[in-house]
Amino acid sequence: MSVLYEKKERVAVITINRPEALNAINYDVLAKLSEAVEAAAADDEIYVLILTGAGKAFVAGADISLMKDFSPVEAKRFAEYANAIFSRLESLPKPSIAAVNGYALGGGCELAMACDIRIAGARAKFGQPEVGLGITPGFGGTQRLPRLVGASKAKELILTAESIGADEALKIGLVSRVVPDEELMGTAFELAGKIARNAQVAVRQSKDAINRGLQCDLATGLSYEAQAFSVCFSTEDQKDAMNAFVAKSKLGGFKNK
Ligand code: DAK
Repeated sequence: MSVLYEKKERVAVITINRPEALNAINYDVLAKLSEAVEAAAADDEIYVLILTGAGKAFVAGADISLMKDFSPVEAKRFAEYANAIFSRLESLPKPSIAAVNGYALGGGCELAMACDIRIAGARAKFGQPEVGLGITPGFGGTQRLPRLVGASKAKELILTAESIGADEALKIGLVSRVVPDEELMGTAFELAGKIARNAQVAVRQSKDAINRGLQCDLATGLSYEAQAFSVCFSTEDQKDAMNAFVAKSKLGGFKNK
């Protein structure tokens, strides 16, 4: 199986599993990734997704041996197929964490950027090497990278095709944490657990408001936030948590999804 899917309590772990090709993305990986994302989306028990790679890479890019003979039409079809899956992951109400365990190059960096949170093991490497292969980034790199790290740094990375290490990725805001490699999955689970223990309607509404707000002017973004805020007041979780606070009692946990 080119993509593995495991459930651990409230967390779905999706592992890109083509280690012999450093998890390079081909149609099979995309189809299985899509199935895994949809399985997590449809499963009420799952609150958070973790994406990682088998072996020494997260994902070393789109599969170059597949792409090398593409016609322009085939290239467009491939990019559109992947973009639809990455966008689905990005806009899924449930949050996703990329646990970047090694090379995240080209399509791999782009897959990590479609996740909500990126954490890296110390040996992780990030980059958009496409212009060195005669192409542009094709799975959202020209769009998501500047939104995450600013236009100047994104252009430096994309136009030089150079890759950076985990510490540099942390410095420019591409990842939010760097941890020793052996602590990567533990840290990802710890973060996922913290998210899963919170009120899920509020978590999902917050994610949606942030994502929408990043695409629009401040006034429109603030109106999305007000809408998200008001939705939370339709939940028992909001009533229970606030009543517990006022009563100085301890809340047993949240229930709304
Ligand atoms: N595709 C296919 N195979 C790959 C691969 C890739 N991206 N990356 C690695 N592999 C394969 C290698 O060919 C090798 O296979 P065998 O020779 O053993 O059969 C195996 O994985 C192990 O790789 P290496 O022997 O090279 O391992 P090293 O540790 O020596 O080097 C490396 C690791 C990551 C530095 C090196 O493998 C490397 O440079 N890989 C390519 C990285 C890269 O350039 N990635 C970006 C790919 S381009 C678009 C759609 C999509 C995209 C763009 C446009 N449109 C349709 C518009 C996206 C493009 C990309 O992602």
